[in-house]
Amino acid sequence: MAGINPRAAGVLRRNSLESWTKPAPSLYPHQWSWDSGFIALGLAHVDNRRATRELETLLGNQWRTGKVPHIVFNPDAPSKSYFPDAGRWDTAGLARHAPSSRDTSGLCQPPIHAIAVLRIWETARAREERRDRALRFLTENYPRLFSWHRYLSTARDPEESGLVTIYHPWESGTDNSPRWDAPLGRIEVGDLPPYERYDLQHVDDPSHRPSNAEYDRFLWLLESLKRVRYEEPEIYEAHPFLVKDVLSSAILVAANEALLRIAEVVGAPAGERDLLSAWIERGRAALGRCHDPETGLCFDYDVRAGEPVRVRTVAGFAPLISGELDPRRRAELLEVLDSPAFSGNPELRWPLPPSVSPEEPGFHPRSYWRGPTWPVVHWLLWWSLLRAGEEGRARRLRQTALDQLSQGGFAEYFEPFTGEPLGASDQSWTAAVALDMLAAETGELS
Ligand code: 2M8
Repeated sequence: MAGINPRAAGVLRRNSLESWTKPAPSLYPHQWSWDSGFIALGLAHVDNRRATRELETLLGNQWRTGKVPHIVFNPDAPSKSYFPDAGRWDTAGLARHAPSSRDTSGLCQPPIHAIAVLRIWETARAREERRDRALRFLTENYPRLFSWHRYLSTARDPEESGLVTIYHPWESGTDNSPRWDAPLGRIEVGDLPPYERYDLQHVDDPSHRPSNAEYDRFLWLLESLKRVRYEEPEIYEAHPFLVKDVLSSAILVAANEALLRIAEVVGAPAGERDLLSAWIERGRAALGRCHDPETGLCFDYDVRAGEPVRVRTVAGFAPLISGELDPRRRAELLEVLDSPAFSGNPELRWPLPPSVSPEEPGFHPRSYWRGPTWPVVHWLLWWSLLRAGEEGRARRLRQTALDQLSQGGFAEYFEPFTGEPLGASDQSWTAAVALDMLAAETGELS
């Protein structure tokens, strides 16, 4: 394990620009929303000020609806480095709620941010000079976070179901997961303006990235959002992809808990605290209803098709992430996690859960979000196990996840059977979660 901390900090330093950090040196040249959340969480341990600036830059480009965009475009990125670019999204030209500060995409990603803000507070409050600055940061950013969570709990859940609706696989963060195969498969791609992909020039093997047919569907969904100028009620009426995403919903519950603690620190109005508590309760109850007795997992719900999406992926452990799980359900989920369907598969290089169960027909060990292991997922599970009081398991998971990084470096994702690092090397959020897990080892987090 020696040396992993400075190596991780080095990745974040090299990927950093003025006030924010690129997810990877060349594949991802802009600011991504949930990457920045994880990055801030890691930076909190090495440079608290940079951690606050990372999130301030992101939240400074929030939409007037409260949406935190999934990409904030870097005006200095080399041309033809990432597609779809700001011009293709055209949110500045089409969307009346888009910010005027920077160009952004028209989607969002899982709301990990309040959890990172709380981490910044936890690591700063022990030191007086940092404490004052962190308190100012919390006070200034609490309203932005509250409006972000309100957006997800209202515009993204008009049914008041407790589950977040996503409009695009990119909103789930698990872009190419077989969770989206059926809902995407129902979409008929019409006349698509021509486009050129640039992502493939940054990876050794294009088969690891989404296929062109999948990209056509991704782009078709984008055109559908543009047709209604990114207006939420109209999206809900006409858009062909509406899915209740259990992973985003569970992260929102956990983030609402973090935000409730922040609300207490900054003395937020009682009405807002009551709303946060109500959203937490509603989210947990809804995730409970997504339980599939046959597999023990929790499944997404395809709103357009009116049916659950029955695919075994790590998203199925969502109730563990949302917390306060009934002990029987928790034991059932942990049993699935340890079983050959996930971490207990005897062929695995490391006993870490593949993004998709190797027993699923849609599993692919080298393809993007279709089977490889992802360090950010390990962080989410580790952190959830700790919150659930499962210290022994949490410790083992953390150790294995760190061993993998210590040997394989800070790759974007890993082949689960051989342990081969895949995707971008020097991925920022991989380094960031390593820093947070290492801090737990030094007792900084206890
Ligand atoms: C991946 O997503 C982008 C699109 O948003 C892409 O594939 O081009 C996903 O892994 C996503 O979760 C992540 O935030 C992003 C940047 O790391 O890359």
